[in-house]
Formats: sequence, C-alpha cells, structure tokens
Amino acid sequence: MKLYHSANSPYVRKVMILLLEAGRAGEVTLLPAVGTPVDPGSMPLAQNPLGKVPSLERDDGPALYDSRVICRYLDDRFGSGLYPAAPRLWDTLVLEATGDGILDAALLMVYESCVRPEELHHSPWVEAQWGKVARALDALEERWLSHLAGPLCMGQIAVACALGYIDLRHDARGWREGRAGLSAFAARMAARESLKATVPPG
Ligand SMILES: N[C@@H](CCC(=O)N[C@@H](CS)C(=O)NCC(=O)O)C(=O)O
Repeated sequence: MKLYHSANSPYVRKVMILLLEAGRAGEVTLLPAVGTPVDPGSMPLAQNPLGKVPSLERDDGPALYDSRVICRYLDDRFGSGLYPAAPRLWDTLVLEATGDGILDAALLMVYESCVRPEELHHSPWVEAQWGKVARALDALEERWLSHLAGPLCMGQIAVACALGYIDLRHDARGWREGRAGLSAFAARMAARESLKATVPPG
C-alpha cells in the first residue's frame, strides 16, 4: 500500500498511529505530499479529487480517503480492534468525529493566518472556529473522561492527535487551563511509542 503523507498533518498522524499500534507500518510506503487549498502542489489529486492527505493506494480496490475511512479499512484489514463492537462503537465513532472536528476548526484557523492574504483576515471568524474547539474540549472534559480511560480505540487516537495539533499550532491559547482530566489523558497518550514516533516536526 502507498500512503500520501505529510509529517505535520494530524489526520495522517491518526493513520500512522494505527499502523504502529497494529505493528504493520512496514506494509505501507510513505509518499510525501505538500499543498494547500489554494495550491495543490504535490497533493494526490488523481487518488483523491479533494486533493488532501491522507490518501491510501491499496492493492484490493480504488484509493481510499479520508482518515476515518482509511483507519476503518486498515483496522478491518489488520484486525487491530481499534473500533470495538457496538454499542461501544457508537461512542468511539462520536469521539473520533469530535477529534476530527476539533482538527477541522483548528486547521481552518491556520489556513486563515497562513494561506489567506492578511487584508482578508477576519478575526470574528477565527474566534468562532476557536469557539468550536473550546466547546469540544469542554465536552471531552465533562463527559468523556471515562471512555478516554478505557481500552485504546480510534476515538482516543483522534482526540490525542487533535490535542497534539493544538499544542503545535495554538499553544498560546492555553487549552490545558481548567481541563485537568483531558491534560492527564494527553500526557498518558503522549507516552505511547506510537505517539512518540509521530510527533509533528513543525
Ligand atoms: N477530513 C479529512 C481532512 C484531511 C485534511 O484536511 N488534510 C489537510 C492536511 S492536514 C490537507 O490535505 N489540506 C489540503 C487541502 O485542504 O487542500 C481527513 O480526515 O482525512
């Protein structure tokens, strides 16, 4: 298999962590891809019309995207058990959607400052994106700590990638303040070999 890859992409990091946790990273060749929404650069447009990473070329069918689909596919292929059986599955999927939703908002904030021209920056829009992140972090702190303390699942990995990305790009927002449970979860996850091996270089 071939994975279109960027070391700073938190969505790619989800896939890499799954591969490492499953002990199957050697089965995937990494193909570096670089681009933004306004300049697809070397993004895998033929494999993914949305021009995004991660995208996965596989031997048993057409290319797969996005990270949720790729992770589901690899988990099924390897039997890695990161998506538990229902009913716990529903919590895992909502948790993964929450992690990915945090990432979507956090990435839009980065694109606003790095990709859009300065004269077009709109700070109420940026703050509204941070509002989504902050509400999701509060929900995780208030309602999800028990699931986060359970057996490793793809929801936990997605949230850990989201927190790692906030550390990388929005550290000044001080997300740990008032969120001791989530901070402890981030520290526990950061100690895993799979997370240590995939820290974004920045
Ligand atoms: N929902 C997608 C999001 C992927 C995504 O936005 N990746 C970013 C890199 S972190 C990207 O490829 N951006 C290029 C673009 O939006 O054109 C997923 O889960 O895979």
